[in-house]
Amino acid sequence: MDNLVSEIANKIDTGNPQQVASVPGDVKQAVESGIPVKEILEKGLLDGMDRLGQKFKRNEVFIPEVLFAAKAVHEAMEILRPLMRSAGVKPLGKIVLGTVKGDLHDIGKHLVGIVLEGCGLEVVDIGIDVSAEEFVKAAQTHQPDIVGLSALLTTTMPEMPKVIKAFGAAGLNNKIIVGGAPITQEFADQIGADGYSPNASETADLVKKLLQ
Ligand code: B1M
Repeated sequence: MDNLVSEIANKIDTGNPQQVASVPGDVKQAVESGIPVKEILEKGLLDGMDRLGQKFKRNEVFIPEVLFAAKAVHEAMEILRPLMRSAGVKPLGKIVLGTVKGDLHDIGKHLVGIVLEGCGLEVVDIGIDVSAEEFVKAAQTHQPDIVGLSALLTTTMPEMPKVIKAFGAAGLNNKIIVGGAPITQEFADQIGADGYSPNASETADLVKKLLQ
Protein backbone atom coordinates (compact mmCIF):
# COMPACT_ATOMS: atom_id res chain seq x y z
CA MET A 1 0.00 0.00 0.00
CA ASP A 2 2.83 2.35 0.92
CA ASN A 3 4.34 1.56 -2.48
CA LEU A 4 1.30 2.95 -4.24
CA VAL A 5 1.56 6.23 -2.32
CA SER A 6 5.27 6.61 -3.02
CA GLU A 7 4.62 5.71 -6.67
CA ILE A 8 2.14 8.62 -6.81
CA ALA A 9 4.79 10.97 -5.41
CA ASN A 10 7.45 9.60 -7.78
CA LYS A 11 5.24 10.04 -10.85
CA ILE A 12 4.43 13.65 -9.93
CA ASP A 13 8.10 14.29 -9.27
CA THR A 14 8.91 13.40 -12.92
CA GLY A 15 6.50 16.00 -14.35
CA ASN A 16 6.35 13.67 -17.35
CA PRO A 17 2.91 13.99 -19.02
CA GLN A 18 2.46 10.22 -19.48
CA GLN A 19 3.50 9.46 -15.90
CA VAL A 20 1.40 12.18 -14.26
CA ALA A 21 -1.67 11.35 -16.36
CA SER A 22 -2.12 8.12 -14.39
CA VAL A 23 -1.94 9.86 -10.99
CA PRO A 24 -5.73 10.46 -10.58
CA GLY A 25 -6.33 6.74 -11.36
CA ASP A 26 -3.67 5.75 -8.82
CA VAL A 27 -5.27 8.00 -6.22
CA LYS A 28 -8.64 6.35 -6.85
CA GLN A 29 -7.01 2.93 -6.47
CA ALA A 30 -5.28 4.03 -3.26
CA VAL A 31 -8.62 5.21 -1.82
CA GLU A 32 -10.26 1.90 -2.81
CA SER A 33 -7.48 -0.04 -1.09
CA GLY A 34 -8.26 1.76 2.15
CA ILE A 35 -5.21 4.01 2.38
CA PRO A 36 -6.12 7.04 4.55
CA VAL A 37 -6.88 10.18 2.55
CA LYS A 38 -4.42 12.19 4.65
CA GLU A 39 -1.61 9.80 3.75
CA ILE A 40 -2.42 9.90 0.03
CA LEU A 41 -2.49 13.67 0.20
CA GLU A 42 0.62 14.31 2.25
CA LYS A 43 2.94 11.45 1.29
CA GLY A 44 1.69 11.19 -2.30
CA LEU A 45 0.44 14.42 -3.87
CA LEU A 46 2.14 17.04 -1.71
CA ASP A 47 5.46 15.21 -1.42
CA GLY A 48 5.56 14.81 -5.22
CA MET A 49 4.72 18.49 -5.86
CA ASP A 50 7.26 19.58 -3.27
CA ARG A 51 10.03 17.58 -4.94
CA LEU A 52 9.04 18.81 -8.39
CA GLY A 53 9.05 22.40 -7.07
CA GLN A 54 12.62 21.92 -5.83
CA LYS A 55 13.64 20.57 -9.26
CA PHE A 56 12.03 23.60 -10.91
CA LYS A 57 14.12 25.89 -8.70
CA ARG A 58 17.28 24.00 -9.78
CA ASN A 59 16.24 24.34 -13.47
CA GLU A 60 16.01 20.56 -13.80
CA VAL A 61 12.41 20.79 -15.05
CA PHE A 62 10.50 23.66 -16.67
CA ILE A 63 7.03 25.25 -16.71
CA PRO A 64 5.30 22.54 -18.82
CA GLU A 65 6.30 19.78 -16.36
CA VAL A 66 5.04 21.86 -13.44
CA LEU A 67 1.76 22.48 -15.27
CA PHE A 68 1.23 18.81 -16.20
CA ALA A 69 1.80 17.82 -12.59
CA ALA A 70 -0.41 20.63 -11.18
CA LYS A 71 -3.25 19.55 -13.48
CA ALA A 72 -2.96 15.93 -12.32
CA VAL A 73 -2.89 16.98 -8.66
CA HIS A 74 -5.93 19.17 -9.26
CA GLU A 75 -7.82 16.21 -10.78
CA ALA A 76 -6.74 13.96 -7.92
CA MET A 77 -7.98 16.56 -5.42
CA GLU A 78 -11.43 16.30 -7.02
CA ILE A 79 -11.43 12.65 -5.86
CA LEU A 80 -10.10 13.38 -2.37
CA ARG A 81 -12.08 16.56 -1.57
CA PRO A 82 -15.51 14.93 -1.00
CA LEU A 83 -13.86 12.19 1.08
CA MET A 84 -12.14 14.79 3.25
CA ARG A 85 -15.53 16.43 3.79
CA SER A 86 -17.40 13.23 4.56
CA ALA A 87 -14.65 12.20 6.98
CA GLY A 88 -15.59 15.37 8.84
CA VAL A 89 -12.26 17.03 8.17
CA LYS A 90 -13.17 20.64 8.87
CA PRO A 91 -11.33 23.30 6.88
CA LEU A 92 -8.54 24.90 8.92
CA GLY A 93 -9.68 28.24 7.61
CA LYS A 94 -10.57 30.05 4.42
CA ILE A 95 -8.34 32.00 2.03
CA VAL A 96 -9.25 34.14 -0.96
CA LEU A 97 -6.46 34.10 -3.54
CA GLY A 98 -6.00 36.37 -6.53
CA THR A 99 -3.41 37.86 -8.87
CA VAL A 100 -3.41 41.65 -8.69
CA LYS A 101 -4.71 44.05 -11.32
CA GLY A 102 -2.73 44.22 -14.56
CA ASP A 103 -1.10 40.85 -13.94
CA LEU A 104 -2.11 37.71 -15.83
CA HIS A 105 0.34 35.22 -14.27
CA ASP A 106 -1.43 32.45 -12.39
CA ILE A 107 0.69 29.30 -12.44
CA GLY A 108 2.36 30.02 -9.08
CA LYS A 109 -0.91 31.17 -7.50
CA HIS A 110 -2.54 27.97 -8.70
CA LEU A 111 0.20 25.90 -7.05
CA VAL A 112 -0.14 27.88 -3.83
CA GLY A 113 -3.89 27.16 -3.92
CA ILE A 114 -3.37 23.43 -4.47
CA VAL A 115 -0.92 23.18 -1.58
CA LEU A 116 -3.15 25.18 0.77
CA GLU A 117 -6.14 23.07 -0.16
CA GLY A 118 -4.02 19.99 0.45
CA CYS A 119 -3.27 21.33 3.94
CA GLY A 120 -6.97 21.54 4.70
CA LEU A 121 -7.79 25.14 3.83
CA GLU A 122 -10.84 26.19 1.88
CA VAL A 123 -9.46 28.10 -1.10
CA VAL A 124 -11.48 30.61 -3.10
CA ASP A 125 -9.48 31.51 -6.20
CA ILE A 126 -10.81 34.75 -7.67
CA GLY A 127 -8.51 34.67 -10.67
CA ILE A 128 -6.14 37.10 -12.35
CA ASP A 129 -6.16 40.85 -13.03
CA VAL A 130 -8.11 41.46 -9.81
CA SER A 131 -8.58 45.11 -8.77
CA ALA A 132 -8.46 46.35 -5.17
CA GLU A 133 -12.24 46.84 -5.28
CA GLU A 134 -12.77 43.25 -6.46
CA PHE A 135 -10.58 41.93 -3.62
CA VAL A 136 -12.68 43.92 -1.14
CA LYS A 137 -15.92 42.60 -2.66
CA ALA A 138 -14.62 39.02 -2.56
CA ALA A 139 -13.63 39.39 1.11
CA GLN A 140 -17.10 40.74 1.94
CA THR A 141 -18.76 37.88 0.05
CA HIS A 142 -16.59 34.95 1.17
CA GLN A 143 -15.54 36.18 4.65
CA PRO A 144 -12.08 34.59 4.50
CA ASP A 145 -9.60 34.50 7.38
CA ILE A 146 -6.81 35.41 4.98
CA VAL A 147 -6.52 37.13 1.61
CA GLY A 148 -3.54 36.22 -0.61
CA LEU A 149 -2.21 38.53 -3.31
CA SER A 150 0.09 37.30 -6.05
CA ALA A 151 2.17 39.46 -8.43
CA LEU A 152 4.82 38.38 -10.95
CA LEU A 153 5.62 41.75 -12.50
CA THR A 154 7.55 44.60 -10.95
CA THR A 155 5.00 46.88 -12.63
CA THR A 156 2.08 45.28 -10.76
CA MET A 157 3.71 45.20 -7.31
CA PRO A 158 2.27 48.70 -6.52
CA GLU A 159 -1.22 47.20 -6.76
CA MET A 160 -0.56 45.36 -3.49
CA PRO A 161 -0.47 48.42 -1.19
CA LYS A 162 -3.60 49.67 -3.00
CA VAL A 163 -5.43 46.49 -1.96
CA ILE A 164 -4.22 46.85 1.63
CA LYS A 165 -5.41 50.49 1.70
CA ALA A 166 -8.78 49.52 0.19
CA PHE A 167 -9.27 46.92 2.94
CA GLY A 168 -8.51 49.55 5.57
CA ALA A 169 -10.92 52.02 3.96
CA ALA A 170 -13.65 49.36 3.87
CA GLY A 171 -13.09 48.59 7.56
CA LEU A 172 -12.02 45.01 6.84
CA ASN A 173 -9.42 43.38 9.05
CA ASN A 174 -8.66 40.17 7.14
CA LYS A 175 -5.01 39.15 7.26
CA ILE A 176 -3.35 39.93 3.93
CA ILE A 177 -0.39 37.95 2.64
CA VAL A 178 1.67 38.58 -0.47
CA GLY A 179 3.89 36.54 -2.76
CA GLY A 180 5.27 36.13 -6.26
CA ALA A 181 8.74 36.17 -7.80
CA PRO A 182 9.55 39.91 -7.43
CA ILE A 183 8.10 40.20 -3.89
CA THR A 184 10.40 40.24 -0.88
CA GLN A 185 9.94 40.26 2.88
CA GLU A 186 11.22 43.83 2.88
CA PHE A 187 8.52 44.90 0.39
CA ALA A 188 5.85 43.08 2.39
CA ASP A 189 6.95 44.90 5.55
CA GLN A 190 7.03 48.25 3.75
CA ILE A 191 3.44 47.96 2.53
CA GLY A 192 2.14 46.60 5.85
CA ALA A 193 1.21 43.09 4.69
CA ASP A 194 0.60 40.50 7.41
CA GLY A 195 2.92 38.00 5.77
CA TYR A 196 5.12 37.06 2.83
CA SER A 197 6.19 33.73 1.48
CA PRO A 198 8.58 32.88 -1.35
CA ASN A 199 6.93 29.60 -2.41
CA ALA A 200 3.92 27.33 -2.07
CA SER A 201 5.12 25.13 0.78
CA GLU A 202 6.27 28.04 2.92
CA THR A 203 2.90 29.71 2.27
CA ALA A 204 1.28 26.72 3.96
CA ASP A 205 3.48 27.26 7.05
CA LEU A 206 2.77 30.98 7.03
CA VAL A 207 -0.99 30.51 6.76
CA LYS A 208 -1.04 27.93 9.56
CA LYS A 209 0.90 30.36 11.75
CA LEU A 210 -1.49 33.22 10.98
CA LEU A 211 -4.51 31.03 11.75
CA GLN A 212 -3.25 30.11 15.22
CO1 B1M B 1 5.62 36.45 -17.93
N1 B1M B 1 7.07 37.42 -17.09
N2 B1M B 1 5.06 38.07 -18.86
N3 B1M B 1 4.34 35.30 -18.79
N4 B1M B 1 6.58 34.97 -17.24
C1 B1M B 1 7.90 36.68 -16.14
C2 B1M B 1 7.34 36.82 -14.73
C3 B1M B 1 9.31 37.40 -16.32
C4 B1M B 1 10.21 37.31 -15.07
C5 B1M B 1 10.00 36.85 -17.57
C6 B1M B 1 11.32 37.52 -17.86
O1 B1M B 1 11.37 38.60 -18.39
N5 B1M B 1 12.42 36.90 -17.50
C7 B1M B 1 8.87 38.86 -16.67
C8 B1M B 1 8.66 39.80 -15.49
C9 B1M B 1 9.79 40.82 -15.35
C10 B1M B 1 9.52 41.68 -14.18
O2 B1M B 1 8.57 42.39 -14.10
N6 B1M B 1 10.42 41.58 -13.21
C11 B1M B 1 7.59 38.61 -17.42
C12 B1M B 1 7.02 39.50 -18.35
C13 B1M B 1 7.81 40.77 -18.63
C14 B1M B 1 5.79 39.27 -19.01
C15 B1M B 1 5.09 40.13 -20.02
C16 B1M B 1 5.09 41.64 -19.74
C17 B1M B 1 5.73 39.81 -21.37
C18 B1M B 1 5.20 40.65 -22.52
O3 B1M B 1 4.08 40.52 -22.90
N7 B1M B 1 6.08 41.51 -22.98
C19 B1M B 1 3.64 39.57 -20.01
C20 B1M B 1 2.78 40.28 -18.96
C21 B1M B 1 1.36 39.84 -19.05
C22 B1M B 1 0.62 40.37 -17.85
O4 B1M B 1 0.65 39.75 -16.80
N8 B1M B 1 -0.03 41.52 -17.99
C23 B1M B 1 3.91 38.15 -19.60
C24 B1M B 1 3.11 37.10 -19.96
C25 B1M B 1 3.34 35.78 -19.62
C26 B1M B 1 2.50 34.60 -20.15
C27 B1M B 1 1.02 34.93 -20.28
C28 B1M B 1 3.05 34.23 -21.51
C29 B1M B 1 2.88 33.47 -19.12
C30 B1M B 1 1.89 33.38 -17.93
C31 B1M B 1 0.94 32.22 -18.07
C32 B1M B 1 0.17 32.01 -16.81
O5 B1M B 1 0.58 32.31 -15.71
N9 B1M B 1 -1.00 31.46 -17.02
C33 B1M B 1 4.20 33.98 -18.58
C34 B1M B 1 5.13 33.15 -17.89
C35 B1M B 1 4.81 31.67 -17.84
C36 B1M B 1 6.29 33.67 -17.28
C37 B1M B 1 7.46 32.90 -16.64
C38 B1M B 1 8.24 32.27 -17.78
C39 B1M B 1 7.12 31.85 -15.63
C40 B1M B 1 6.23 32.31 -14.45
C41 B1M B 1 5.77 31.07 -13.71
O6 B1M B 1 4.69 30.59 -13.92
N10 B1M B 1 6.69 30.50 -12.90
C42 B1M B 1 8.26 34.06 -15.92
C43 B1M B 1 9.78 33.87 -15.94
C44 B1M B 1 10.24 32.90 -14.89
O7 B1M B 1 9.77 32.91 -13.76
N11 B1M B 1 11.17 32.06 -15.28
C45 B1M B 1 7.68 35.29 -16.51
C46 B1M B 1 6.43 29.20 -12.24
C47 B1M B 1 5.70 29.39 -10.92
C48 B1M B 1 5.56 28.04 -10.22
O8 B1M B 1 6.51 30.22 -10.11
O9 B1M B 1 4.97 32.19 -10.43
O10 B1M B 1 7.16 32.45 -9.18
P1 B1M B 1 5.99 31.61 -9.54
O11 B1M B 1 5.22 31.22 -8.21
C49 B1M B 1 5.87 30.72 -7.07
C50 B1M B 1 6.34 31.81 -6.09
O12 B1M B 1 6.57 33.08 -6.70
C51 B1M B 1 5.30 31.83 -5.04
O13 B1M B 1 4.87 30.48 -4.97
C52 B1M B 1 4.82 29.94 -6.29
C53 B1M B 1 5.00 28.46 -6.23
O14 B1M B 1 6.18 28.09 -5.54
N12 B1M B 1 4.09 32.65 -5.17
C54 B1M B 1 3.40 32.99 -4.06
C55 B1M B 1 3.42 33.11 -6.23
N13 B1M B 1 2.33 33.76 -5.86
C56 B1M B 1 2.28 33.70 -4.52
C57 B1M B 1 1.34 34.19 -3.60
C58 B1M B 1 1.58 33.96 -2.26
C59 B1M B 1 2.71 33.27 -1.82
C60 B1M B 1 3.63 32.77 -2.71
O15 B1M B 1 0.75 34.39 -1.29
C61 B1M B 1 -0.50 34.87 -1.66
